[in-house]
Amino acid sequence: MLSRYSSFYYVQYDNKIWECRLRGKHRLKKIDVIAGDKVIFTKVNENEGVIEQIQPRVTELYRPAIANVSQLLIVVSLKAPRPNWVLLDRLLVLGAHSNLRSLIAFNKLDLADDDTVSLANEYKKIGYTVFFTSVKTEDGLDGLESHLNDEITVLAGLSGVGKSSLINVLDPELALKIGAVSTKVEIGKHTTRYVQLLPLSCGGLVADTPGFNRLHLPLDLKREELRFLFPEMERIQRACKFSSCLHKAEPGCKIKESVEEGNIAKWRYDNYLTFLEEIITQERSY
Ligand SMILES: Nc1nc2c(ncn2[C@@H]2O[C@H](COP(=O)(O)OP(=O)(O)OP(=O)(O)O)[C@@H](O)[C@H]2O)c(=O)[nH]1
Ligand SMILES: [Zn+2]
Repeated sequence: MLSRYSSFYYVQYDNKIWECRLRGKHRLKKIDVIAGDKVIFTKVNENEGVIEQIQPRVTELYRPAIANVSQLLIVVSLKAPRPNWVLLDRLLVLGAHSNLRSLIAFNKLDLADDDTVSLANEYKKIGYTVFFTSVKTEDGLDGLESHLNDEITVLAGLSGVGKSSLINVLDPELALKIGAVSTKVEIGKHTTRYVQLLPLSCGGLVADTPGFNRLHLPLDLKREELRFLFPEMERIQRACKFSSCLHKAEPGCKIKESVEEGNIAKWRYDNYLTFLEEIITQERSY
């Protein structure tokens, strides 16, 4: 199910988008079909159907509400706008906490300077899946596309970094396909905005939602968990003197040592400390 509008559900099947309603019993039970749900429907004619059943969800995100999401694609622009490393690290933490794989697309490579590219490369060294892309020169697009196949991907990133441009260049026909649904959808005058999954020609689905740009860390993220969400810390923190080490000012802290030796990027560590303080403040006020 790609998108919902009022009591219509748009389902992709057999290279087509079907306009479906819910079977009466689901409506009575108030079963919520959300974007990303796998459904079983009965054809009514060549364009319409009735949803009979919802398959169990493998994963479920709440805000935005999307089922079966497997990964987060964070788009960062290397220039205009410059990268916001704090936001990037925040989104990486958010993704990891939600059990999503994170991909990073450093976009606008055609405009980038070497210093910014080398900072961005740090994320590759840490072990994240990183792409350097340009919509202008089409650099890096094949690699990115091959990671979107058969996955449901949530897009995140500041306004103007090139999210729409990337999607459009990966699938130039998408605007047309989406246009077809949107025209139908605009017939109703409802204002509720549901998440929409965009079907790429490579077979992947992408969520065009601003919902994953939350600036606050999740309330259920505990201070002890944060250090496991920074892979470069997680790998070596067993060497800290205390197993409960939060890498702040404890004696015998391997992480602090690694930062001083230049083996862990200083800004990553600083962001870790900033987030840690935020979490501690949140814990106190709830
Ligand atoms: N030079 C260059 N410009 C790009 C590239 N990608 C996108 N742009 C430009 O950057 C601007 C913003 O791109 P969008 O795709 O609208 O950005 P967005 O992330 O979708 O922005 P919102 O819709 O506001 O969230 C546009 O003028 C694009 O043409 C790129 O790789 N290189
Ligand atoms: Zn430590």
